[in-house]
Amino acid sequence: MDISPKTSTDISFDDFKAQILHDYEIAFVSRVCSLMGRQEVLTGKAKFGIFGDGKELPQLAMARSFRKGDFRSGYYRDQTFMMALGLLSPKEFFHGLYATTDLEKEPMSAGRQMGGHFITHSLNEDGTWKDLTQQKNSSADISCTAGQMPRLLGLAQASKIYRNLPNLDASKFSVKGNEVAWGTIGNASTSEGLFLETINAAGVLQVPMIVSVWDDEYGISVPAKYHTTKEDISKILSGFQRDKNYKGYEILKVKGWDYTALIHVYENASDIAREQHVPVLIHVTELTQPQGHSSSGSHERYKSNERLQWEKENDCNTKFKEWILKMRISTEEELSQLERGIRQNVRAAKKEAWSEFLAEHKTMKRTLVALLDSVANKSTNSRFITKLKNDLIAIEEPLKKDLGIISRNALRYVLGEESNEKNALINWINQFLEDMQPRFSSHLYSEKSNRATNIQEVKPTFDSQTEQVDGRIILRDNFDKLFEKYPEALVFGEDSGAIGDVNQGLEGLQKKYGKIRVTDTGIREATIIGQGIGMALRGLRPIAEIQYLDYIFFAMVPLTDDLATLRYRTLGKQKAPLIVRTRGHRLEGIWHSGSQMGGLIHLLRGMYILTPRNMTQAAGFYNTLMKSDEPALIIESLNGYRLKERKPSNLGEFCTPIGVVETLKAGSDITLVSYGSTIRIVLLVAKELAEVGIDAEVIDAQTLLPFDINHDTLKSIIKTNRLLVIDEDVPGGCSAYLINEIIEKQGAYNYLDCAPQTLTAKAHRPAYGTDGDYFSKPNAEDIFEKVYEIIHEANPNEFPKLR
Ligand SMILES: Cc1ncc(C[n+]2csc(CCOP(=O)(O)OP(=O)(O)O)c2C)c(N)n1
Ligand SMILES: [Mg+2]
Repeated sequence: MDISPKTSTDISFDDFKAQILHDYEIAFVSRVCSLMGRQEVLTGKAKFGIFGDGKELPQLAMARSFRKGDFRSGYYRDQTFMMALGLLSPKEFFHGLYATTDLEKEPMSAGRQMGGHFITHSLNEDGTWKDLTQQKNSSADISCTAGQMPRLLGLAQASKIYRNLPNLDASKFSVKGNEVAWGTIGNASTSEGLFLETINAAGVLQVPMIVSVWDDEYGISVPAKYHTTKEDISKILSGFQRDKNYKGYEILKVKGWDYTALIHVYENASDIAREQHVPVLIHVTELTQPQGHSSSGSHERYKSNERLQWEKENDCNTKFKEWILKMRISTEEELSQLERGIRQNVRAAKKEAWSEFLAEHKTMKRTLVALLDSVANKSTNSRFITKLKNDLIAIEEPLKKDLGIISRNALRYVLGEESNEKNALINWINQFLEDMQPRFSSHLYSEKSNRATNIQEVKPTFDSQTEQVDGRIILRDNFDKLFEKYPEALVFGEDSGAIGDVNQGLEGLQKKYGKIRVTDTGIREATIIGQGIGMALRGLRPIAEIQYLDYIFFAMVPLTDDLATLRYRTLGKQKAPLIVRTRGHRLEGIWHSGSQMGGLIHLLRGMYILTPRNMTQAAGFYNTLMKSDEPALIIESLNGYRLKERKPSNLGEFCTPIGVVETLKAGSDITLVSYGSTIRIVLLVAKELAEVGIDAEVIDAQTLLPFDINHDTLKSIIKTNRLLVIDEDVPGGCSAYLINEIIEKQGAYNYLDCAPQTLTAKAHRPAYGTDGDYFSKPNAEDIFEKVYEIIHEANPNEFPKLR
């Protein structure tokens, strides 16, 4: 049902009645799903349930004002909204609860996310964009409360960009920037910094964002007085209210059980945001939790009898029904009949989902029982295998895990035996694991042909009279080419606009490309990343700048929880090709010398992490990433902007390959692996080592995620038989990861003549000043002595002890 707000008052009584009853039907369907869903958890069919009961009515109102092209960025209470848009059926709801690993049946995440996490599909099978203006969109939820907020800002900002850059090809993403981004959040989660940061940023940016706060006065067991000053979020945010002198918010407050008021407020909010690009906050009060917070507890433990009684009386569905009867829109009998039918339908949907969930397992079980039977017949351990078979027969509703356990354990009883039956079982297990594992592990990165690691290298070319320029000039002129080539590219961050970033890698570009594409932001790292994620979800190619690597941790929730998991948690049905630009490694002191690569590579699986040694390599990475559509973090070398480099003639074109190491110096005695700023020191030391007769091979890792997909490091170790990894992360940080990659994944263990070693920074943050750097990070003497020591141990006669 697509009701335009401005016409909704002009309809006939019959249409009016039909709409109301349709809303009541959805509210009731949703409620019955919640009630039956909880039972499914209590009986053990589902592991956890968190439902939308008590929040139905405002979601119906929101759904009415939600148009094609709009985006939702919400949280786990929004099942009614999704049902009202026709994007979630009761059967799909139950498939979500059971974690069915089939996207056709469980379109929200094929069982990867708990129920209550909602998405729509933005991408076609071949990975290309669907026409998002022709569908109602939901960005993929995450469980972290308020984690949906930074992304919401970017989703809203995309409308503003499309409205103000009319020459962009927006055909699949926007119609003149008329789309609203709708956020939802629980009252308690408004205490999170991410909420408050987003609220401020959207007020500054004046974007079409409508945030609904579902206020049930609790956050699990904790009442409002612990969460919110004055226990009233709209009251304390009232300073954001716009007036005739200042831009700001429209702040609206409405009771969550008052159907007509809700419809009116949502229509009003939609018009304001859509037409004027003014953000709106809707504080929806007096909501309830009929079943408590989730399936993990009962609210009778922490709510008073008075409160429980109040919740009963003010249940929004009950009040809606009372209103329908009072207005004589329907009768008790008519509604009872409707409710009866709904209960039956939902029960049937639940049963069907459960039997579909089990069908595949049951088929596999039958095959496995037969296989075990035949293995038992041939085995001397027949008794044990038969027991396993009977255990399996006894599991009437088997999970994949049950099949995995029993089949794999059976093999232990036929150790040393040879039979065709045993081979058949082994084949079955191999096939089972091969088929099942991708259901849980696929789509961490793109599986399409333009995956970042598939983008072909294009080498930089140099004219005969190549200029030597500061590294930042190469970056700047390369960005210039990129902005020319990709009209959908934009860059933003602290000081990125007017001065062209703190190292002037964007110098002059705002003048050339305008304030929309090259722009300053407030100091708010989390929402800078959120802007990037949201805009990337709507077809733009944002480059979000984090001024220094050390401050990226303020943005860790949107990066690790949202961006890095996006493809994975949507099974490749959404993408956000955001490039995060920052600068790190050596400079000065605790907060401008960061190289916390170990932390980042572990937290950001799902992104690419690139550590170019100079600005030419960095520029090449930007060029590569723009040809692909995956998210990445590029860490430019803080101390490299003023170092001279040869300026390539094919700026904007050359591509540094991702996942490929580069051997910077060939050698035969030891393989030295490093990256970023440190590689320059390693190269210098390699020359000094040559003077004492040690021939080191130097490999620049340059892309940490992924590292060395061609296993070139192994080839080097086959030659040198020795390995030292040098970096400026803490001991056991990124160096340990690299050792793991080289020794275990590449199998270099077999070719080593001595233990693989690491040389890292000290465990503490780098102290300030030149001496602070010398005694905190690996210096040339440290590296020389470490390599010398390794060679000395192998050949003490030729290389006597140094000290
Ligand atoms: C960042 C984060 N902290 C804690 C949790 C655990 N948690 C899940 S829901 C919840 C309460 C949220 O309350 P509220 O925002 O009012 O939403 P409601 O469930 O009441 O609708 C908490 C603490 C979480 N999911 N994320
Ligand atoms: Mg709450």
